[in-house]
Amino acid sequence: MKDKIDETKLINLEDDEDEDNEIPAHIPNDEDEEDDDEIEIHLDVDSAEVTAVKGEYAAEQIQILEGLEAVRMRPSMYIGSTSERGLHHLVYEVVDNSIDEALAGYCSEIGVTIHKDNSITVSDNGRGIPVDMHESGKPAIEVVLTVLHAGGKFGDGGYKVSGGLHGVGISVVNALSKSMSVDVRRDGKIHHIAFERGTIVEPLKVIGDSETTGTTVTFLPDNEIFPVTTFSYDTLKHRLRELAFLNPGITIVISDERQENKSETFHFEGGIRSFVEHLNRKKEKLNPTPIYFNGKKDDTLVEIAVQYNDSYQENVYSFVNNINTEEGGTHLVGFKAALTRVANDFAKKHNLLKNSDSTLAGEDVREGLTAVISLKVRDPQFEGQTKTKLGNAEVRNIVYTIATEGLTEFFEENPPITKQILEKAVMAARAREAARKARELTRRKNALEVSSLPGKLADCSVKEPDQTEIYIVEGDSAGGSAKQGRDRRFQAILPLRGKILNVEKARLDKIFANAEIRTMITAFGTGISDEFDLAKRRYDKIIIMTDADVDGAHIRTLLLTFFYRYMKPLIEHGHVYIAQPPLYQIRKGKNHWYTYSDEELNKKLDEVGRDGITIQRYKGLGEMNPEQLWETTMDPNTRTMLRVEVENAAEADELFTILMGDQVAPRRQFIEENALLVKNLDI
Ligand code: 0RA
Repeated sequence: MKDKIDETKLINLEDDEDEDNEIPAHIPNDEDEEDDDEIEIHLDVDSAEVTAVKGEYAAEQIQILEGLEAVRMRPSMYIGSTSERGLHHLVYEVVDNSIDEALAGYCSEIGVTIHKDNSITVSDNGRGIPVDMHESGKPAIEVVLTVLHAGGKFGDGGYKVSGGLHGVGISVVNALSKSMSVDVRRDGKIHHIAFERGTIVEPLKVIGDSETTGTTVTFLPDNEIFPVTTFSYDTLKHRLRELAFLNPGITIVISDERQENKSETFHFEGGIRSFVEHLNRKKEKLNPTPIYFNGKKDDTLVEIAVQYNDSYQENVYSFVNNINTEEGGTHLVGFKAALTRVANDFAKKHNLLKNSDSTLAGEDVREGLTAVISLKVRDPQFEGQTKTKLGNAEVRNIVYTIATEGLTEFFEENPPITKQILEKAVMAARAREAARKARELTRRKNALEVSSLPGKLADCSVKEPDQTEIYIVEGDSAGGSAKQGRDRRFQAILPLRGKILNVEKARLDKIFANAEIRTMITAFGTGISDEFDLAKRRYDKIIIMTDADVDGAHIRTLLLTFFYRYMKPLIEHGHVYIAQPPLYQIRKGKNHWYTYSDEELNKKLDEVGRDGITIQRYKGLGEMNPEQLWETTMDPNTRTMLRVEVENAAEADELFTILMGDQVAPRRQFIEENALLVKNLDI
């Protein structure tokens, strides 16, 4: 299919991480491999060490060049991908070195500046990268910047961030930068060194005096490597703020010279307490001050902050050595087990449970929970698909013990708040039980019916889920046009009547009772929540098609809220799309064109001239006949769609809380701040 997938961000919509399709900037030709007969280069990918196996001179020069050349040939192996995510990773890689310097106790301030040309400067007031002679006969700084993994060899152990997730070191950033220059303030002098694409162009020299110490790294990502070299302020800001929460006491300043006076400073003495307060800042809290405790066993440091809000969502974020362990792991298992255990003990002791709800399940106790768990682990084992799952077995019990103690102490000392928290959990348990009964009822009914698919669904004839798509269409009349206009072989249409339930304000039992939602669950075939199974999906693309007006935007948000809260993997795996119907039709003589924005309209008018034209502004899908709808919005060869992707769970949660939650003030503020974005909507 030839969809133009518009990667415009919706909810921090992020571009696809298509690692398999990564094309290295330089595909080596056979002729490029000089001396192939004489020296056999053995490249051990994991340690990224290059050893000359055969031949006389395993010149170090060759080792170094091969090292960085390997990075340029396969950048994804070192930084995950060369997408925007990989681009931003370059900044994190440099900042991590400064954070390590801070964790070692030598650095208190880090500055990150995006320059006009999208080069980046990271500056810190640490000790400065060592500039003395290394045993190789080169200055240590040159080795740090040109040898893979060299950085760690100079440092002094500790809980290094760099060396963590990708942790490949600053030399990788050097290899992938068109230019990089480093100034080190150390021993009363300013030392300067510069590179282009990893090759030294200005050897180390003293360029002045300095009374302070620190390192300033400036680099320009190589546009031969990265298809997009524009940095997102918000993306960088998010991670830098997170680092400031996780490392209390450090001051991190982010500045953007592309926008006038754009600069923010992050400094949180409260650490992860402040983090949890920040995550909950737009929600109604049950415990006004976060529960906080910490502990240490052997070389493992554990810190936990917990605050309940009145929503039905669970937001637990865990970090190990500052790395977001998105896939969880042993630390999370330990924390959850402790919370479930302590809550049940307290509930039993204070007779909060009736016979019918004999125990609280983990998910009941986590309803409305916001928590941040931050660990420092000496030798972390990262597993899982994205290497963000902590595997160290011993950590489970360490966290379990520390969390049990911390939570028990808080519960015993704060009975009124604890009772409030647990009453909410009891309600969640009852709703879960009611939902289970409702679900069983639907299942039994489905088994008895001849066809269990909803009557409103106009299904497609192809049955292979990889080739099919379903349009969720607002209203019966647009649904009618879509049914007539579609290619019925692979396109299914599901018209929705009116507005679906706001799942942000409802528990599972009510959600199961809602007809529109039940219809979608049956049509998609995947189930929801814990039972969600992507493999059972009946369609590859789920396409939301609503009018370009306020009601349409509202229905779209309700649908996205439902998908995000109950069918998240659909979004995570890129199966959810938003159709882009045109806003205007321009006619001139026998010709006609469609445009999808005011900007595009004006461009087209400039192109075809403004004489003798008629412009139709579409108010809704219903104004298009089936052929027009097909041509403009549904034909894979011509349509444009937005793929919905969530870059950041915390921000998506916040967005849905703002848009769909109880508090009016944040919603008004959001709409005011984003008024520009909705100017195309027909208000
Ligand atoms: C190696 C050893 C030492 C410091 C650093 C590297 C270092 C690297 C970076 C990168 C950005 N900022 C940095 N700050 C320090 C220790 C030096 C010593 O022992 O004095």
